[in-house]
Amino acid sequence: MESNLFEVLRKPSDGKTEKIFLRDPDGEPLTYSEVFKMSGRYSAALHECGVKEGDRVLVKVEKSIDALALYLACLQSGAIYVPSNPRNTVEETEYLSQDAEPSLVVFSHGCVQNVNSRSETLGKINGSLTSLAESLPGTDQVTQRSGSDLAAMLYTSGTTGKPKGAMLSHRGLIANAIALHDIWGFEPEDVLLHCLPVFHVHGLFVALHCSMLSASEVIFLNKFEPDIILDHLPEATVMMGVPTHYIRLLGTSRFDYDMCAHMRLFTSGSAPMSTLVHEKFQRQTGHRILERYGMTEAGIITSNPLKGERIPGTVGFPLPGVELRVSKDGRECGIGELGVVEIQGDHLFSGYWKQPEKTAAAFSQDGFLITGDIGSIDENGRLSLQGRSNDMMISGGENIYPKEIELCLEEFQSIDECAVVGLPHPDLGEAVTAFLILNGEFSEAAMDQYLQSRVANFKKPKKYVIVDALPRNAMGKIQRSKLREEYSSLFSDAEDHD
Ligand code: MLC
Ligand code: AMP
Repeated sequence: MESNLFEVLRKPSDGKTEKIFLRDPDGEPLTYSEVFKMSGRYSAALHECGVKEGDRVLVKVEKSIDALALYLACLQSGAIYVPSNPRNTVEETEYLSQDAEPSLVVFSHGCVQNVNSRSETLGKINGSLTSLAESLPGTDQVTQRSGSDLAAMLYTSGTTGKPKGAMLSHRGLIANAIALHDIWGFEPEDVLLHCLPVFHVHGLFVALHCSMLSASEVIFLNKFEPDIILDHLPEATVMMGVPTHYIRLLGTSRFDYDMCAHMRLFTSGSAPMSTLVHEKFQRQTGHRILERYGMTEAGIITSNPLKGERIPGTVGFPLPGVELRVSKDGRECGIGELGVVEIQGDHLFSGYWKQPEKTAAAFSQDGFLITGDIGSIDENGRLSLQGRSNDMMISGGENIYPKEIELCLEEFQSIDECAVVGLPHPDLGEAVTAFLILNGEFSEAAMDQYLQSRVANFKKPKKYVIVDALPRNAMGKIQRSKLREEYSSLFSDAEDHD
């Protein structure tokens, strides 16, 4: 098996090079060979910028075909691709660049932030890296990598608040890509509707690798916009989304049986999909969504079957090569018993960047990754998830940790104490909600202004609730679960989606 993921993705199959790869509604369709030529030119540009194999390239750009070519170029030249959410604030970007120590940071043209490393910009108009790439002849050469060399590093938040870089090897990404491509039956005739961000495992690896391995087409949409999705759905055969995407599509009258009749597959993941949404989906479209479960540190872990029963509320069976168990108090749980999901396999990450203690803490003594998800396995080996052992919130498929927001809020002048929890929300799954004990005047406008430069917009609380006291246990620890229970219907009557 090739060791550089790039070789696996480029591997020629019948007619692959001249097949259409990316269709961006605002531009000309690009064939596989055209995209690999772009990658070759970006690879040469990275070389000109002094990027060497093993160097990190931090990329904070809007979704675009050039961003995708830059990802491929990093693989091709043996650099480690480190994508960042383009919505990150200056402070958040500074942290990532200090931590990852990249030899190059790439921003969207016009969105440059101050960093210690060399920086360039991406963009067809005036992007410095793009102009450099376009001026170079490009290269076909692929830097040799061993399976354990790193291909990418994706930052995930943690209970302590600061994001950690999950190191992902070529071997791990190849193993997951091949397993998924096979179990989801990808064929050259498939057309994937791509509306996910490309700084996460879901949009970057899961979606794109499946298409590239099967030499199939991708309709590459800049963002999720229901009307635009529906305009392009008739040309697609597969769509991958988070539950919020499907909830929003189900809220439109166009998303119906006829519109979906030709579709081969809808997959959902990154956050739990409720049985109600599963059922509504089936009634309205005639399709049963295939729900799967994954995480940044492991790629996709389990999936409902392509052929066979897809059961709402379950996330299916372990992928080929994944060993999965549920444990409690140091022992493996029996059938149906709740415990923490633990996994092992080639697809796992190689640890957290520069954080040996946190890496060690993430694994059991016998080398299983402790996911933090609570679940149970039924008599057929099917996994169901029940929640998490920590306080992480998932809002619209984005993970947010209460601690990070609480630390920020506590520095705001009139706040004495606070607690942040995720409450059920009809559109986002969970909505960030802040409970505040005040010692003075509070205005949401002032708070919005204050948070502007501190945390990315999507992490901002959707509601503030002023309270006299926060529930605490005998040790004085805030009981977030009590707040979640007491205020569980805070958003259920919301008529709009904010
Ligand atoms: C945007 N906003 C959010 C939000 N996304 N608020 C809460 N949660 C979110 N996820 C806010 C913005 O800050 C902004 O606020 C307002 O909503 C409008 O912004 P927008 O950019 O127009 O939002 P929209 O396009 O509607 O985005 C919502 C979304 C998007 C659901 C389409 O978040 C999305 O694509 N999510 C997918 C995330 C994903 O791919 N996750 C995979 C993780 S990988 P304001 O205040 O400015 O109005 C993983 C492993 C696995 O978990 O298993 O896959
Ligand atoms: P991330 O750190 O962004 O990769 O998020 C990974 C987390 O998303 C997992 O640990 C789960 O908590 C959650 N997740 C992913 N897929 C599902 C799913 N289908 N159902 C429930 N939770 C999910």
